[in-house]
Amino acid sequence: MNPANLSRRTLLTSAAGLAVAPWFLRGASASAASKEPFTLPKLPWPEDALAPLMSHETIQYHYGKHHAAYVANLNKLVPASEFEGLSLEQIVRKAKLDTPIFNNAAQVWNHTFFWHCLSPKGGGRPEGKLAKAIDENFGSFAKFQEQFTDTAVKLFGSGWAWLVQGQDGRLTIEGMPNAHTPIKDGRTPLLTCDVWEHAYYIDYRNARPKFVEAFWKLVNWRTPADRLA
Ligand code: MN3
Repeated sequence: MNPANLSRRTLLTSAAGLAVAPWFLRGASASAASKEPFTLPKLPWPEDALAPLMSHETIQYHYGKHHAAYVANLNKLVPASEFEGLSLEQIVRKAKLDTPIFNNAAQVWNHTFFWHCLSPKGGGRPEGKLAKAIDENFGSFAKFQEQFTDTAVKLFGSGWAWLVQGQDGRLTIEGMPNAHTPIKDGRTPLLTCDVWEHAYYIDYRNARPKFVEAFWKLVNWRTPADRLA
């Protein structure tokens, strides 16, 4: 059997039959042959590809320990629960905010998305339709970058800075605590920056602003450009 088909089938399985895996989560769900419902998705680049801005050691911990732990926790929580058989996105939507199942499912989704927001060939500025949408919604790229940076740097405690497209098409920048994510209420995340301390402590210690500066040099503009409706 083709594992890709199994993954797709697993992700499509739902009572409502509406779940479609986002492109970057293809393969995020395990095959039916595995007892574990979810697997750690592969990184879109080698573990040392973002160094020195994000070191190999940071990725080894952030992906290999933190992201992996959320997957392992989720696999303990899902079997024989009301969430069994649901896709990751369906679990995030159905679970109550800040419960263990929500926290782990949302962190798996958010991290998978975050890796796709970074690239060793990233940085620079968006182009085309995305650049136009940013100008229209924020006034200019500089204003957008300033507002996003401010949100990421000032978010108190652990959380995520997001560029979100609402159902009305408008773009907003939002800081969200802990594992909170725009997919919870059916909105479209275009870009995210993880500002949990584990994202930057090895490379930048407590200097979150330096990490956010590095983020801009690694941003993969292709991800928001592909997702913009
Ligand atoms: Mn993280």
